[in-house]
Amino acid sequence: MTATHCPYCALQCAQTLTPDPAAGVNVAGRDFPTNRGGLCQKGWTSASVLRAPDRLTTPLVRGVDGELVPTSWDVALDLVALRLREIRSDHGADAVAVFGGGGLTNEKAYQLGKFARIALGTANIDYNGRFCMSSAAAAANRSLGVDRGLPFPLTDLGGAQAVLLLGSNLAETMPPSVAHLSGARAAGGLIVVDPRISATARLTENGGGIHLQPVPGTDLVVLLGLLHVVFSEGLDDPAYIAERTTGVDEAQRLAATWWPARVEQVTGIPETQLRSAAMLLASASPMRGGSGAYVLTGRGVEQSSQGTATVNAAINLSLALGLVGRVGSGYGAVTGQGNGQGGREHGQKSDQLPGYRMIDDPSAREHVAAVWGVDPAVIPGKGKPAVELLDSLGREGGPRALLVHGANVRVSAPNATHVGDRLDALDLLVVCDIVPSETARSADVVLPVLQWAEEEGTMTSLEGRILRRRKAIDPPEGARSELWVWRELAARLDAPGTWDIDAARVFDELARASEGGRADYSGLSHARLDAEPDLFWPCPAVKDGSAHPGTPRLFLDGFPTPDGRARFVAVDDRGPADDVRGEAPSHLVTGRVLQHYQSGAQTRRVEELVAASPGAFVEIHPRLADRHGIAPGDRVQLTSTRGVVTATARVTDAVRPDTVFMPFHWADEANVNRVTNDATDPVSGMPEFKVCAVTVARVGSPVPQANSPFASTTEVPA
Ligand SMILES: Nc1nc2c(c(=O)[nH]1)N[C@H]1C(S)=C(S)[C@@H](COP(=O)(O)OP(=O)(O)OC[C@H]3O[C@@H](n4cnc5c(=O)[nH]c(N)nc54)[C@H](O)[C@@H]3O)O[C@H]1N2
Ligand SMILES: Nc1nc2c(c(=O)[nH]1)N[C@H]1C(S)=C(S)[C@@H](COP(=O)(O)OP(=O)(O)OC[C@H]3O[C@@H](n4cnc5c(=O)[nH]c(N)nc54)[C@H](O)[C@@H]3O)O[C@H]1N2
Ligand code: SF4
Ligand SMILES: [Mo]
Repeated sequence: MTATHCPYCALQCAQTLTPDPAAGVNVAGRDFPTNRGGLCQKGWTSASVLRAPDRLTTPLVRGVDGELVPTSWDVALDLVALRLREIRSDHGADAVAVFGGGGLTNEKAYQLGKFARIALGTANIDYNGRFCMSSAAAAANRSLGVDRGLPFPLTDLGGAQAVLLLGSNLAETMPPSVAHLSGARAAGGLIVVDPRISATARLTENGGGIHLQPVPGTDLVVLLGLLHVVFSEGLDDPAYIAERTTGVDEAQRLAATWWPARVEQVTGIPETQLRSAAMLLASASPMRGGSGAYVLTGRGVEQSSQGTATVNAAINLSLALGLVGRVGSGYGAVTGQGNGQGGREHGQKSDQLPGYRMIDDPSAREHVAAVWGVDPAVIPGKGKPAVELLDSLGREGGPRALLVHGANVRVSAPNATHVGDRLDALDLLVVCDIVPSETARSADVVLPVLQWAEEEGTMTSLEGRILRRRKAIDPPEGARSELWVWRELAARLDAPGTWDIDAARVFDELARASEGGRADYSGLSHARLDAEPDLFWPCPAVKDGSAHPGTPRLFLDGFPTPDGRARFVAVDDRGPADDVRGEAPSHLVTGRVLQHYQSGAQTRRVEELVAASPGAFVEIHPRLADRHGIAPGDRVQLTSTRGVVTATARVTDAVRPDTVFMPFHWADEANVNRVTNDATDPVSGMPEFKVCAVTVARVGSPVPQANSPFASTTEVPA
């Protein structure tokens, strides 16, 4: 029996794996503070991916006839190294780019950042976390001085009297976490902001709280309105604001221009609802003797071209109410990917070095260079953030080669057809994956790597808790660890530095590299984590040799800013990038369903999940459906200025009549990212996944199609 954690999302539910001859392993939920023994359907069925019929088990190289053909590791690695050397000498080191993932263990995220900087010498590394947590991270850094998704244990939510959930559908994206909302629901204090009546919005029914259903893309105005009410009705916490914050005046001045009637005009949220929401939060706040209030943001408000400003508005609201840095109240962003938190701390982000150090900080460069055994001058500067990086591929002066580790960008990147064209323009695309994802199938070289139950490592959960991922079974013959792949390539590239392949030793190096940084892991090791599964960063090494207890709750004694105070960041609304009033009159919002994970590369290969959620669909309000003559089950097309997507109509009043909703788990003609907007947030580089303008049209009756492992087809109604 092996104690480990789920391969998928950042809740990192605890699992016990038992060997099973047929399934590889059997999965059971394990008791842990976050999941209390529970798993969602993806977690229960996660072992299927270990034995996916098309699991990659041999390197593949594109042959002269254009087909991917099996080859040996030596041939594949020699080829990659040779091509990388050629491209580097013809076009310079930045002509080789790297794209990482928030699903990689801390050890792999760390090693990938190091590999890019000193084995390839390129500045151009970024990762799919840019699509995920970048707005929340940028806003928290600006305001609170550090970015740890939840700066408190998830279980703290249990005692709260009110929770404001903005653009988060926890009931489908992290089902076991819903248990922690029961206190707020019992107190009638759950406030969900979502343009859809999502499964999470339904938790507010029957006295659980209130659902605010704004016009998509208007959350910043909702938040400015809430802040307005807090100040104008004297619901703020003046003593807290005076002692623990700076910059309130300018933020208050901007909020003053958003009186509730004006907010209603833009967002559609009735004045009375806005006031009730503000009252619920305020009466739960410590100043009013409540049992606590939390403000939480999810991708619904963050994946916006004004995502950073929106999160800052959420933090401003939390600061005005005196919630942050107090036990039992707070602000947090709900991290998404399995190692979304650790993945952004150890150096695969274009502007960062391990320990959440900034790459343009001379002392950070010096510290990390010493750990890597190189001259600081060798470490390149800032690279391009993901959307810009993908857009630059194959262009004049842009990268000619891309190495992908843990992302399926052909499906998950915004304006995906364009991204596909950029990938096709490369001289060399190398993809490490466990299955033939859409991106892998278009690569020049595919390298089969290990997954979850086949490897050792650590993951940092949404709470900043560092968890051990443990090996439970042997990998299939032919698949290799990515740590090994980087060591082999580093050797073939005559790279400086040492390239360990043992995860515990790579962790020790990571810990040293992080020492003194914002995300300090230097007091941790695999051995310590095995003994203590309850450690949150920062957890620095202590000089006298004693063990630092870790930091479950941040900010209790101050903020890691120069003056120790949190900053109100003055923000105002600019609106979404697309204009829905023109040729494309409906808002498209995107998101997830319970059964599928991200681009679907893994979950579209699990029979039970495909049976429960067979294909792409669009939620359409009955009135909009009527206007376009659309019946349930019809094939419909959504068209934006960037492209067209085809899916099956689900007619439901869970969406607003001016809005359609589609998840992004399917590929090819059913990939909603063919229409999404690659406009980005100027601070974080986050693309505007959540809101764009489309036209809706009926294109025909359902066409039955068989499910295949590559099922990218539209849904077949039962
Ligand atoms: N089942 C499942 N679970 C997952 C994942 C998965 O792919 N599948 N992925 C994991 C990852 S990486 C992430 S990042 C998290 C994401 O977790 P969430 O943030 O909960 O996920 P989403 O479904 O993308 O978006 C949440 C909600 O935002 C709403 N929304 C859309 N537009 C707007 C808007 O303009 N304003 C507001 N207020 N809301 C809006 C959508 O209707 C949706 O209900 O989930 C993690 N868990
Ligand atoms: N329209 C729209 N688009 C979105 C979003 C949205 O809400 N709406 N959300 C965005 C968000 S929040 C995210 S996080 C991204 C995620 O989008 P992607 O980055 O595409 O995420 P995954 O589908 O998880 O892709 C991970 C890939 O890595 C492989 N893999 C798993 N483990 C490993 C490993 O250890 N090593 C290697 N090398 N490969 C591995 C998997 O098989 C899979 O092919 O999508 C973004 N795209
Ligand atoms: S909620 Fe997330 S971590 Fe938990 S079982 Fe489901 S996918 Fe896995
Ligand atoms: Mo994400």
